[in-house]
Order: sequence, then C-alpha cells, then structure tokens
Amino acid sequence: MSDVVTLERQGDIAVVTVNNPPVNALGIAVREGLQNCFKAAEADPEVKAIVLVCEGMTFMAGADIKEFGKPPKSPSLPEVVAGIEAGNKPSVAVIHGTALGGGLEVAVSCHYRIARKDAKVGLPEVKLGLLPGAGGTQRLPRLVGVPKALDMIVSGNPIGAPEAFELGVVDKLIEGDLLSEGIAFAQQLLMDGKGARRTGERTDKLEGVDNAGAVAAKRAEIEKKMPGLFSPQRCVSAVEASFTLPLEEGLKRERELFGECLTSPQRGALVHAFFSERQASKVDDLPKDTPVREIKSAGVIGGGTMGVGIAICFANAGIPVKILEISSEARDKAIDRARDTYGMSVKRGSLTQDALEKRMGLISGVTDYADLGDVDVVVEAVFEEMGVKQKVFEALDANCKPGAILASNTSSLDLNKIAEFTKRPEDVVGLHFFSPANVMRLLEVVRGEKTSNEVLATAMAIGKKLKKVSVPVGVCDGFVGNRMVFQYGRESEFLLEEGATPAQVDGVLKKFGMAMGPFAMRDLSGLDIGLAIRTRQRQTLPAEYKLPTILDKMAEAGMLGQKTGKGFYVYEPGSRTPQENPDLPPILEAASKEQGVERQQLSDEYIIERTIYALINEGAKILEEGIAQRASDIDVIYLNGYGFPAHQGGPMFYADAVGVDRVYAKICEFHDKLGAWWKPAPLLEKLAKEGRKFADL
Ligand code: 3H9
Repeated sequence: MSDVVTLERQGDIAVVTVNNPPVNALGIAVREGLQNCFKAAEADPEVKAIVLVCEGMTFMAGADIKEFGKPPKSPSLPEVVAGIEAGNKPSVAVIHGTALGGGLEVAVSCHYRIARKDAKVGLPEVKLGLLPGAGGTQRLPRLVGVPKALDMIVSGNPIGAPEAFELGVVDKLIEGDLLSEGIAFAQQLLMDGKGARRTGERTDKLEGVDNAGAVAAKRAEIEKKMPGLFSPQRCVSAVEASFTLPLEEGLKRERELFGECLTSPQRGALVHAFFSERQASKVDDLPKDTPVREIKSAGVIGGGTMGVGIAICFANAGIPVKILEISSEARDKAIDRARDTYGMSVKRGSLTQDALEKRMGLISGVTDYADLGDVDVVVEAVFEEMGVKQKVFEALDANCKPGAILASNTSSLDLNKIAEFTKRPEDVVGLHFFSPANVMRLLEVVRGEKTSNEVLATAMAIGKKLKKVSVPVGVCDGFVGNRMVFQYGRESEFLLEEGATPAQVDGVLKKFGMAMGPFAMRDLSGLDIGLAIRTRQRQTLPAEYKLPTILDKMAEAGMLGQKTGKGFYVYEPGSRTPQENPDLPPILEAASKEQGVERQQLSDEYIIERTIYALINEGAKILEEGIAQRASDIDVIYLNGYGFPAHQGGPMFYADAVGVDRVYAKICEFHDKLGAWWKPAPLLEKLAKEGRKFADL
C-alpha cells in the first residue's frame, strides 16, 4: 500500500487516511492509494463502513495540477471515484479546510459527507481553464440542482460548509476531532441501518425545474461577461448532459469536454498564472532563516483615497492603524472616508454593520508624528514629490521607534533617495499599493539598495497578512508595472495619431481580454496624471525618444477625463458610460499633421502588436536589469494590477506563446520604421537567436 494513503480498521469501521502535503492533491500515488484502500476495505468481511479523512491543513484540494500536460497515468481520477461510488459499504468523507475540484469529486462519490463548520467546498476548475472532469458536472447537479450547480461550476467560487449543508452537499456540520466525528457518524449510519447511497443514482433534484431555461440564461450571462473564455461554455454543456443524458453517457460527455479544455492554450495560461502567483512571493536570494519582525500596529501618512485604502487593508487584517494628517479637519475627513468606504460594502451586503464598527474601531486619526512613536510599520502615501517625501521621512526618522519599518507607497520616485532622508536606510522599503488599495490585490514590494533582508522578509510577510499578491521588485522609474505601462500608453496614443480612434483601440484590447481599454483607463485616472509623468519624461528621456502630444492638446482644451466630463470620451453628468467625444477628432488630426503622419485604417493585429509588444520589450529590459526576479513575476504584476487577461497568462507568457522570435522580428521592424524607443531589448534578441523562451530563464 502507498505511504500517502493508509488503511486501518477501528472495530468494524475502515479508516482511509490521505497524507500528501501540502494540500493532499490527487497525484498518481494518492489515486492508486485510494483505489487500493477502498478495494481492500470493500473486500474485508470485518468492515461494515468506510471513513475517508485527510491529514494536514485541508481535505483534498483537487487533482495535482503539476500533472496536467504530462502523459496520463492509471488509475485516472474518474476511475477512482467510480470505484468509490460503486462500493456496497456506506462511505463517509470527512471534510476540513477546502474540498476543491477533484477533492470534492471524491467527496461526492462517497455516500455521505460531514464537514467542519469552517470548511469550504467548490469546483474551481474553470479558473484553470478546465471543467470538473471526474464526475463533478454530473454529480453536483444531482445534489444541488442544475441552476445552483451551474453557478458554482461556472464561477468556480467555493461555498462555506453551512451553505453546503443547507444545499444537501454535506449531511452534517461538525466541530470536534475529524476522525472521531467520522467514526461516530459511520457507526450511527450502521445503527440506523443505512447503507450505500450513491449520488449518481439520484434524479430527484433534476426534476420539476426549468433546467433548459437555467442553461440558456447561464450561456447568455457567459456571452456577456466572459466572452472569449474557452471553458465556461463547456462547463455549461457538461452540466446540460446531467439532465439530458443517463449518468454513464453524461460522464462520457464530461470527459470529452474536459479533454478539449485540457488541450486549450487558455488552460496553459491559467495554470501558469496559478503557479506564478505562488512563486512570486519567494525571494530567491533571501535566506530561509531570515527573521521576520512582528507587526502588531501600523501608521499611514496621508488620509487621501490611497492612504485610507491602505489603512483599510491593515484594519481588515485586524491590525490597529493610525492615519496621520496635517490638520484635525483633514484627519476627521480621512476617518469619514474610511467609514464611507466600509459603508458601501455594508450597502452591497459584503460586510455587516457589526464588522464595520469592529474595523472602524481599529482605525484612528492623529496629527502629530510623535503619535506614531510606537507603531511597527508606517506607510507613507503623500503627494508624489521628492521634497514632500523628504519632510515625511525626516519626521518619521525622528519619531518612530528603532526597528519600525518605514515604507513608501511611491509609484515612481527613487526609493534609494527617499531612504537617504533617514539615518536608517536599511529599515526603508517600498510598499507600492494599487488604487483602490483596499480592492486591488497587487503589492509591489520595492527593495532599495540598502533595504535589509529582515525588512524585505517582513514587508513580504505584511503583504501576505494583508492578503495581497506581493511581488518583490527593484528600484527604477515606475518599478515594474508603471515602467511598462508607460510604453503601452505611449504606443496607444501614437496609434491615435496614425489613424485609430479611442473606441477602436479600447475595443481591440478589450477583445484581447484587457479589463479596460487604455483610453477608458486614462479618463478614469485623469489625464493630468499621465501628463505630469510625460512632462517629467520630456526632460529625462533621450531626445530621439519621441513622445505623443495628444495629452497636452487635450489638457489645453480642458479635457481631463471623467473628472471634467470630457476626455477621450464624453460622460453624461453622474455617468461613467463613455460616449464618443465629438471634439476629439480635430485634436487627433492636428496631432497627426504636426507629426507628419498620414492617418490610415489600422488592423486589430497591428494594434495588439504595437501595445502588447511594447510591454514585452520593456519587460525584457526589466528582467535583464534584475528589477524583476523572473519573467513570471512580471506576468503576476500585470495580471493582478493592470487587468491583463489571465487566460493570456501575462505579457511574458504571451510572448512565449506567440514565439519570442516572431515578437523580436516585429519589434525590429518597429525600430526601423518608428524610432529609437523601439530598440529591441538585448535579452529579447538573445532569446530569439537562441530559440529560447522567457520560461526557460
Ligand atoms: C481538478 O481537480 C481537475 C479535476 O476536476 C479532474 C481531474 C481529472 N496541485 O495556494 P497555496 C500547491 S483541477 C498541485 O499557497 P493556500 C501550491 O502550488 C484542481 N499543487 O496555499 C503551493 O505550493 P508551493 C482544482 C497544488 O493555503 C502549495 O500547494 N483545484 C495544488 O493559500 C500551497 O498552496 C484547485 O484549483 C494542486 N491542486 O491555499 C485548487 N493546489 O508551496 C487550487 C495547491 O510549492 N489550490 N498546490 O508554492 C488552491 O486554491 C489553494 O492552493 C488552496 C490552499 C485553497 C488549496
């Protein structure tokens, strides 16, 4: 028998235990072990019932994702679950942690399920570009009905054990020791004379409901909300088979659809996104035993939208936080802003009034730096100007206790210079949150030249505590994300000079999968922000680096985006819906004329190449300079901070998918045709010539 799955007998109950850290994924050893143990228990005449339980932090969290794409090994998961369900002795799955994907499929093939109250169950395969491939699309509808199964399978979001109990996925909620509860439940079944109860044989939940209507509604919803995604419609087709076909044929249909998803490029991209996110939090040159400082309290300098968002992140993590503002009025406004932000969550139903009060109880306002003397970490979120930062950091240095971490939320200024305003540059680090800070998952952790290992490790730990996707980056103008987005923004504006409209560029990039087009985004953040960066860059970039002038012209005409009701689009008062701006074409034509560019029709492909390849070229430079540790870290930044579509894997993954040599050739063409700023990154050239990929680095 395998080491990862063991079988023992306690009286007339067989106990099958899975122990495959960290998440009991259903790799080949677990599948073999489960099959052998269930068979042995079934064959043992002394055994009357079987309990399945997992060691460690969780029940089985799914198939082993690392095995995807490799030659399949027998027994497959569908074979294992079919064997468990077919058993004649009642079997009980005892769920704790998360029963996800294949894990839940195993659980629903057992005849009964009990779960810890804080456990979660779900079928998240769609998030990996897949669908549940071990009977989940056939058995879950039989337990919860087609409409609910569609919701769970297409969203991929897990539900809590209490809801699973209400729905009938779970038969009992438990609190005590997993094994004793499992055995007690099995003994009770025997006493009550209850035997095998196979989910696959049930049909009651499939009847008397408009299943076809639910399917049509879900298809329409997907068409609207997730166009271009490969697996969601196939999830629906699989669920549809649960009520249109008998079980065996439904399972066959599920396997066909699963196979289609498995070979889709989107699956590769989404699995890359999953593992890259986990990898990003690991700092390669940080010794494993680096101590981490304890963070029990925090301070935030600046009570604007960003500062308050950051304070909310700390309060959400249960860490008391003081917001420092320059006056008592500004301080009170900041507190009101925090309350209003939480208030919106209460209105939406995602937070209770009680929780609001609890979290507000952790946020206080101060006006004196001396009040920050006892905090463990301070995050500065004041105006992006070096003189202002200098004053703040000198004050922090003078007032904060030794060992406090002094963090800056700067999005582009030189962190090394900021660190020099203190006598403790080793304690200074960048914590670059993205707006709105309480919503966006990305955190760039900026490592200055003198940032100590201990401070970096603590900063990464703070990110984890705040439930952020933390990515370590080095110091340069704009760090990773903004440095790259500058190239993207510039090229999109050049496209307008060449003949495109904002709606065309935005439309093409949205079709590519971007959450928002670059011009809708500019209107949202305000054109003055981009213009300030542009103006600074005019002074610092080499003369041969051409910059578009559209922003300047629009700012002159008072078109600053949503805040003025007019930017690349116009907005009705109180509305965020973009409409064509009739005053823009003359500005674009003037810009084209000034640049000596003849306006012409641009293809979708050209628009993607100009914008996305600009990201890739800069990403390659960033990698070469060591500003990012890995190509996949750049992808994580783009997926979590810039709305890059996960099913495209991130800009560097996309480059590998297109072919580095093809991307390089096109960039060379742009360099010849457009100008010096398109000079191919040496790393890109090297990889292209060696026939390698970013993933090979
Ligand atoms: C499926 O089941 C298909 C079937 O329907 C059909 C088959 C025929 N495999 O996230 P964490 C690793 S598809 C391999 O940091 P947490 C992870 O990489 C699967 N490895 O912990 C990390 O490794 P490392 C459906 C996995 O506590 C470590 O475990 N299931 C897998 O924040 C810890 O992970 C899913 O999609 C896996 N399935 O969160 C569930 N899962 O330490 C995916 C994790 O080396 N998993 N690892 O970096 C999750 O959502 C979270 O990992 C979980 C724990 C909630 C379980």
